[in-house]
Amino acid sequence: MNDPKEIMRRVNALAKISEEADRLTRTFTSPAMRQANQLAAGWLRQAGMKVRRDAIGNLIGHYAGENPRSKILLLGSHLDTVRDAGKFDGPLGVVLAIACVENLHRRKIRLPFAIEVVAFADEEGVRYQTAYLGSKAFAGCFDPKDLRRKDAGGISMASAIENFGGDAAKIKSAATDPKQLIGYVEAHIEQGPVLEEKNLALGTVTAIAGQTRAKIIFKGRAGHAGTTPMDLRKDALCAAAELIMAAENLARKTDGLVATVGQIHAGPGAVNVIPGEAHLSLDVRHVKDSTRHAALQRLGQTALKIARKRGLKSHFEIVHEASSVACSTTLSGLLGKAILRRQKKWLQLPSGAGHDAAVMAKICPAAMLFIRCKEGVSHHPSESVKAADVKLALGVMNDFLQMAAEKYRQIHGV
Ligand code: HGY
Ligand code: MN
Ligand code: MN
Repeated sequence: MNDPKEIMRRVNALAKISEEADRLTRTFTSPAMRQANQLAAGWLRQAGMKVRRDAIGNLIGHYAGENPRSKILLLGSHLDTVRDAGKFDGPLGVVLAIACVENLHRRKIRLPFAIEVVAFADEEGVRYQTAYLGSKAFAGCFDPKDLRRKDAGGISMASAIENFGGDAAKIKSAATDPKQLIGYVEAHIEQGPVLEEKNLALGTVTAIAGQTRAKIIFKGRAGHAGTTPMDLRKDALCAAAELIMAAENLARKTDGLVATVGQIHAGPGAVNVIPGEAHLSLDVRHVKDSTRHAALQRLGQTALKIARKRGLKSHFEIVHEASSVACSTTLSGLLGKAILRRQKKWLQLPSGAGHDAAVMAKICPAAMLFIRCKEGVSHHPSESVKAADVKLALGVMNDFLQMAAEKYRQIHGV
């Protein structure tokens, strides 16, 4: 299947599967995720793969190698999305991986290694506020304590997994065997403006920035908006506003640091009541872990200072951490060679966005093929990719598989 139009058709078909009527949102173990898995499972089978779903809900297709005990090269990405998402972040990588195997299957080609296409169940961490649940389970670094996390509706992760048909008790044992793996390659939109600025369709990733997510609460005192003098207030939302600006200022003046408050909730939430409580999220990233940790330290102290100055209480909790990860130079080198066959320049660039590859790199060599996206926009419905770039990416991935097979034969004499 070399037709980018079919790839775009499949991405569009997945984009229609959402848990919200008027926008694309598909979260961990939701009915929409089940429907997306069913659709993708059909494509995996059509590509000659044996299909399974693991204990946490990852969808996996296995395309056997020349012999049953062949090692495995993993391809894939994630099928979950953020809220009001674009259609390419995640699904494009899954559909491209399936297309590569479909090409082998149609030409009855077997490689000296097996290929597994993995559609991860939760990269974004929207439902339980902690990312990479699917790849962590697959890689054997899932934290069972997370099973107790509750979503906005009070449903625990464990029961969400059971209701989805998974098996929370078996997550640990379902992890893949790292000794069986050759590596992991993920095709993904860049989610940034660099490839477009350089007028290039494709690039490879040098490193994936580390990220920390924190939950912050300010507790003051609700009160009458009309009768409480300004100097007697304990306004939790004003405290949150101070911290938000402090985070932005710190990121603006620290090279390479990004800080985002994506969620905020003020209570009790009436127009004429001073907010007594404010809950906010904080997402901080940097390619250097020490810089990110220093920024978190600084913002934790700032939150305390703001609370003390205003006579409030504050709570600052890290809810997700992922260290910065270097991609495999060997796998990236092969991808780069394949890129140079079809594109005059091979650009290597860091990823500010997190990816399942950051988790997979803990157990095997991992590399990423970046695909240009319009104006670098992502995590937004206007995310868009050119069909010509998808065609180029497919060609590069097909060539990469041939090169990887040749290299594997040379090294292992198979
Ligand atoms: O948030 C991220 O960086 C990724 O898109 N999950
Ligand atoms: Mn994303
Ligand atoms: Mn993604």
